[in-house]
Amino acid sequence: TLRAIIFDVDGTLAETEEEHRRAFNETFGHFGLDWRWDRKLYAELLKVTGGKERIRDYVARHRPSCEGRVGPIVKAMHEAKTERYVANLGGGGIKLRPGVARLIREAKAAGLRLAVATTTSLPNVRILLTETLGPDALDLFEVIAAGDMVAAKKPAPDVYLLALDRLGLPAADCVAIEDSYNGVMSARRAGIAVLATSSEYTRFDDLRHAQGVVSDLGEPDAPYLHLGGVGSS
Ligand code: XBP
Ligand code: MG
Repeated sequence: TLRAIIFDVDGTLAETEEEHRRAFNETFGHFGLDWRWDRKLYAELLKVTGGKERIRDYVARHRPSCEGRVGPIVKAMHEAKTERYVANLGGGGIKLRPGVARLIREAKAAGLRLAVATTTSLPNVRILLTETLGPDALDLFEVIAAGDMVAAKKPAPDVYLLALDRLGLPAADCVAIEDSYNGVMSARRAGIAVLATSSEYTRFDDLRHAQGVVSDLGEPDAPYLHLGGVGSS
């Protein structure tokens, strides 16, 4: 029986990767580095999930001479990146992808439990949910498994296994919503069925391990769909 939906965040709930890219670039500037991640490079860097892991991968492959100097400050750089991301999203303008608010509302109304399984940092999840679904949004999700709560990020299954553990449910009672190859693999390795919605940066990802692949979760969230419900963003 289906009892819970476990959502990925970046690319699935909202098109957030351009905001991540902006926050990374602003942070590099702040740290006096002349690095700039353009869209093409970022698409390639997204193969490594997690911001700290992504910075380390970039340095190793593109700036090997900086390794000694930058290695020790990656954590501090990434904390600054998270602060910027949260501040930027807090400025408004970010929207949920089509159908997301409606699915959340209707799943809740049907008695399903909701969870999040993401590689992004917890403050980033919080600001996205409250900016798009309102101040009570965090109460909608029973479990938020995020970022460094697990050692191995997607495509490893750890973050989904953590979500299952916190929900107290077997994989067979859950469905995951994902947008990327890494995300689909993570959920599948945890034994969870996946519905994939391809996103801006994952258009060319191999999503064939998902049980279903769709362009998005339904009609744009027209105002009439929200009367009396959550997600009037
Ligand atoms: C999202 C990510 C994250 C964000 C950055 O992948 O890879 O790393 O880009 O987040 P998924 P942090 O949607 O598969 O979870 O900088 O907070 O790590
Ligand atoms: Mg994603």
